[in-house]
Amino acid sequence: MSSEKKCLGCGVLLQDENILQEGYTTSIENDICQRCFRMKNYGEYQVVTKSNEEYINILKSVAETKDLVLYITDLINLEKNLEQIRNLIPNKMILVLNKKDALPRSVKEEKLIAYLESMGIHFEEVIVISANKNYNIDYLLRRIKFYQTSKNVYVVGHTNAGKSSLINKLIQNYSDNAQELTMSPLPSTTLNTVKIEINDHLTLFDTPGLVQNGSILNHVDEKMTKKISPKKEIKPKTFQLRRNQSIVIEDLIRIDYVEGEKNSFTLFVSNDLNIKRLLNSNNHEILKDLNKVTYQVGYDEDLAITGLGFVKIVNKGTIDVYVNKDVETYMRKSLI
Ligand SMILES: Nc1nc2c(ncn2[C@@H]2O[C@H](COP(=O)(O)OP(=O)(O)OP(=O)(O)O)[C@@H](O)[C@H]2O)c(=O)[nH]1
Ligand SMILES: [Mg+2]
Repeated sequence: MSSEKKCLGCGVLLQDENILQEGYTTSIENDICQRCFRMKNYGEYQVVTKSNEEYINILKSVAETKDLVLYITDLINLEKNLEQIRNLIPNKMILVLNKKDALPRSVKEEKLIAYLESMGIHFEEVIVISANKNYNIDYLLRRIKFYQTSKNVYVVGHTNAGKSSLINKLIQNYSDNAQELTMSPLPSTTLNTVKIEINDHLTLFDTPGLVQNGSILNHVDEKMTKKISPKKEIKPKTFQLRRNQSIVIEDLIRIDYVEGEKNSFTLFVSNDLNIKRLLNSNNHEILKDLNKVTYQVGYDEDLAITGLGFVKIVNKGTIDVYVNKDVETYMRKSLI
């Protein structure tokens, strides 16, 4: 039987007919689908590939409301193009920078906010939080109350930004509701809009994340996905490189420093990843079969690697980056 009943964990329509299809549960009486049940109870993940077309339609329907929107983004993995969502939704919008706990403690919040504000995209406010560490959630709630135009507030952003994690914190902190949204380090955990009543004055809507087509997470297995997702404060690793030296992260990416003075490369990636330095690039063919992109680096720039993190490079020079051809990398003004 299929029903109009949605899974309370991920929003998918529940059905008890086809185990191979989305939304399967052994009984329609259950509150969550089998996929959510397995993620929550056994940490067993089942990857679902979502099309962004569906998601864009969800964003368009949010744009038809006059409601406040929280745009959640991940500080380790900031989007290259924050305008994409902003342009689709003209509503009042708070930009929420999540995963502050994963950045080194020394990084100042004001600096992060100023960086985002300097991009010139309009938001009512930019707020730094950590959903996992419950940091600044009280302040966020106060600002939600200040800007909300009705009971309804929508939570949007790219996949894995921590939308469901944030809503779970709001449920735990401020409501009697026992609902728990499904969270996971894999992309596309939430599959459809989920409505959560926090209290009489606030109803939140979780949405599935916009898929990052250029994310490295689309090209690694489950074990590596867990390694890549930073659970703790990142200990930045700095390498002083001379021309013709390289950095290799797992079997994911190789960065060759091909031209320039002695330079400092600081990696902001999960502590669990294995990083090697090659003292003479020419002696090693490792990962050179991957697609090569060359960047002219200016003073104080980051090489951003979508889904993985970023590398701060202090001086100007030339680098060759070897990575899967479908993984997006780009240079930006240094975040930190
Ligand atoms: N370090 C850190 N990790 C976080 C934080 N918030 C969420 N995460 C992690 O980020 C991953 C994704 O979290 P979700 O809440 O499932 O993200 P989502 O935005 O709902 O993702 P989709 O449903 O796929 O769109 C999980 O591994 C979370 O543990 C945070 O504040 N700090
Ligand atoms: Mg989610």
